[in-house]
Amino acid sequence: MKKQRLEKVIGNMGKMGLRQIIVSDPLSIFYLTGISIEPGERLYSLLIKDDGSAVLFNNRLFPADEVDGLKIVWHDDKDDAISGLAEYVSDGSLGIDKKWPAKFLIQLQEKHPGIKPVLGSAAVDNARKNKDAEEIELMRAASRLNDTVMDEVISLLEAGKSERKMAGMISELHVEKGADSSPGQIVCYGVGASEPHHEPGNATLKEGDSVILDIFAPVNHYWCDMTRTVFYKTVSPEQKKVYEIVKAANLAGINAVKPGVPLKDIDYAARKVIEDAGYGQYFTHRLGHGIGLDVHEPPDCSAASDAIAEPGMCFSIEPGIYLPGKWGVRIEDLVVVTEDGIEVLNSFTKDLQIIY
Ligand SMILES: [Mn+2]
Repeated sequence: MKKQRLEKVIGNMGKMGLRQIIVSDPLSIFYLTGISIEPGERLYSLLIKDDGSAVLFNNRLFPADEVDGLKIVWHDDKDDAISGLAEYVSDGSLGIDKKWPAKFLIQLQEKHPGIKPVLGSAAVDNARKNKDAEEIELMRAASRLNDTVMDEVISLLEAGKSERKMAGMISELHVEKGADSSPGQIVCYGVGASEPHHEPGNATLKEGDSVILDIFAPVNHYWCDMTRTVFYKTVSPEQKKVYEIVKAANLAGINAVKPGVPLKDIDYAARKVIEDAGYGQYFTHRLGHGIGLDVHEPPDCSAASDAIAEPGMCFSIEPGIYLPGKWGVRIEDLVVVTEDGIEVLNSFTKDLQIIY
């Protein structure tokens, strides 16, 4: 087991008044054990108790190496897997992972009526919010890879290549350079760029398009995520103005990050730049999201967030302006909160670029 991470989780359980939790998010199990399995519909759950014991319930279809401090209870498809788990849980409060299927929880309640299920994922989610040195190094490496891919992607933009074609090329580049996978890249041309989560389609580049490239992938399990907007052949005065506003908002967000600052204030620092420029109604989403083993995870960097920046937190700063029916601009970097400020994980240029 990853001992320090397990200790953090047990500390959090204590604060939540929990003596036992069931962890089922495969990413959280990986975080604690180093075992990476996608179990589909089969039972795959890690029972953690506050005495430090950890038992993994796993199907024989998914081999796993032995892990120090971890007991593995194997089952196969003909076994009543939940009965095995029911023997290990104790009466009283039992923290349940927010992603644990109801079919398991209901069976467990039938077999072990003495348990009192409560939502328990925060014990692990809160630990995962503050990345340790090993994780930050992996986040840096992932974003370095993404910087390289962005550079190549921009050079591949040309007339006749559809958004969908470009999205596929980004995925190929990611994997070629060492990403674990690269699903669903976001490429938007012109009017497509006026929708923050535009689905890449058959549109091809036209002179004067803004091009949003939002590229993301897990690398050694940790995600990178960066957005750049470039212009094809020409840039109008309004596009130039909006680009500089979004860039200033991105920098204002970055400059606001340091330990102790509420994340909602970071959102506001960036949002204010866009509001003051008169485009507030066109910045239609939160400033950013936490990232790590998952591409979107706590903490949320929005007006509704109650999180306070702490060393090791890692999130995106991604302001945008989307003009309905016209075009849009978004600029996104990943940042890590350090002991005395911030480290920006992306170094790819944010200077306005016109592609020919
Ligand atoms: Mn993002």
